[in-house]
Amino acid sequence: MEVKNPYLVISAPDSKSWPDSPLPEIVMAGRSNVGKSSLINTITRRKNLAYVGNTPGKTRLLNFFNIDDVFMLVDVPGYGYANASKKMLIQFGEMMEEYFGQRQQKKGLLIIVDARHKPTEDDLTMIEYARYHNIPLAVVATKMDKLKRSEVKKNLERIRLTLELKEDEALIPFSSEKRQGVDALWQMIEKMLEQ
Ligand SMILES: Nc1nc2c(ncn2[C@@H]2O[C@H](COP(=O)(O)OP(=O)(O)OP(=O)(O)O)[C@@H](O)[C@H]2O)c(=O)[nH]1
Ligand SMILES: [Mg+2]
Repeated sequence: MEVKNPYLVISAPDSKSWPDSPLPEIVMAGRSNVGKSSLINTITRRKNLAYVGNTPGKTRLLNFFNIDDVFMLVDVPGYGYANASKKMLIQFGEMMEEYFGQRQQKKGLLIIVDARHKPTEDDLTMIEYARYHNIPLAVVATKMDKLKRSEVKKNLERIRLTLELKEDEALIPFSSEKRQGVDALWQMIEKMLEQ
């Protein structure tokens, strides 16, 4: 898919500022620094649509990106970074509960993981939110370019096992660096939007 006019609608600090728009939404979540913002820039072919930074987890906002008035990509701030306070963790949990519980526009959840690492409890928790609310989900393993060839199969299998992915839950190998997996990811997004 060629994206023509993507833009950030709002970085919303709370549910009152979520956009008043009927567009379907695809939510993207993953640990801090995993490469979510890079992925957004990669699939939209923009350099600076989403902020790629080195201050992990600084923002506690849901970023709503309008993609050609077709759908919204919702970037969830990175979770699970080292010095998150307990209060922030609770706020994060409440924000996600509120989003998944109330937001009718939600159509799918993309969990972004780092292909090099074993997914964490936080990733599993995210997946459980989605399963509980019956939201279609897919996992994207990014930074594939950092794997040795001998690690590819092994690491993807470890991600599947750790996250207890079912047969019909896709795992998409991806790299922003190499633009790997872009088409597969668009196909997944289109499938989620059709439902
Ligand atoms: N080699 C490689 N590096 C990547 C890839 N994707 C992202 N990075 C790098 O990983 C770092 C973090 O990327 P971001 O896109 O800012 O990560 P994020 O998940 O948005 O981080 P938060 O917003 O803090 O949660 C940056 O230095 C990126 O350049 C990839 O596919 N391959
Ligand atoms: Mg980011």
